[in-house]
Parts: sequence; C-alpha cells; structure tokens
Amino acid sequence: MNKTILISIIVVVLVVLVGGYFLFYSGSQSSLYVTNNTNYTPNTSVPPSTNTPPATTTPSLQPQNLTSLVSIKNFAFNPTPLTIKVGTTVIWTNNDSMPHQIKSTTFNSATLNNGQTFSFTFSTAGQYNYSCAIHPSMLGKIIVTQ
Ligand SMILES: [Cu+2]
Repeated sequence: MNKTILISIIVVVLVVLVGGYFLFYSGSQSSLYVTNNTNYTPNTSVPPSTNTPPATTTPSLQPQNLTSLVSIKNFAFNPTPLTIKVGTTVIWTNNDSMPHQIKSTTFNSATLNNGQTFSFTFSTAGQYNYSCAIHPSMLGKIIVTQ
C-alpha cells in the first residue's frame, strides 16, 4: 500500500512538472508573440508617414499663395517682363518720389504715391501688357503660365 501511495505521489509530481514545463514552454511562446507584436508596432508607427500627404498638400497650397514683386523706380517697372505662374499675386511698389498709376485692360490701380503698393492676382494664363497712366512711356509686361 505504501508503494502504491509513493508511486501515485511520484506520478502526480511528474504530471505537475510536465504540466509546468508545458506551461513555461507555452509562456515562452507567448513571449515570442509579444516580440512579434513589438515588431509589428513599427508598422503601426508607419501611419505617421501618412502625415506626409498633408505635407504634399501644403505645397499645392503654396502656389496659390505665391507673390511676385515689381518695383517702380526711375520711371520704369522692374522686372519686366515678369513671368509668373497662374494664381500668383503681383505686388507693385512705387519707389519713385513721383506718383505712378498702373493701367491695363485687365487691372488698374489708383494713383500710387511713394511707398504705396498695388496688388493683382493673375488667375488666367496669358500675357498682360500694362503701362503707367501718368507716364505712357512706362511699359511693363506680365507673362502668366500654367
Ligand atoms: Cu508713372
């Protein structure tokens, strides 16, 4: 009878040991899956790179915010001709002590005294000739491309 009890105890101990071994083994397996999950984590951190498309959206907004400057100095427009892209806003600044007034078939400014500016946004491609309403010999040209 004592031998039977001893054998059954040994069997129980073996079952516990084997069971524990399998538990540990499966535990180490699950820890392997955890490291796999952490390997997948960088993939889920890839979506922040989808923040890049907004960055490409920003440049598409920038052309609409483009500005070009034309200086009016010594009875001349500078630069002229000026080549810009559609959507660009041109800002003329009168740097002469004399007043000037931009005149064209498309855009016209008020009389610009020294330091005053006039701006016009070109939304259609084409060539735009303009002059000074006060000094007709002052000629300028804006070339608007797509
Ligand atoms: Cu003028």
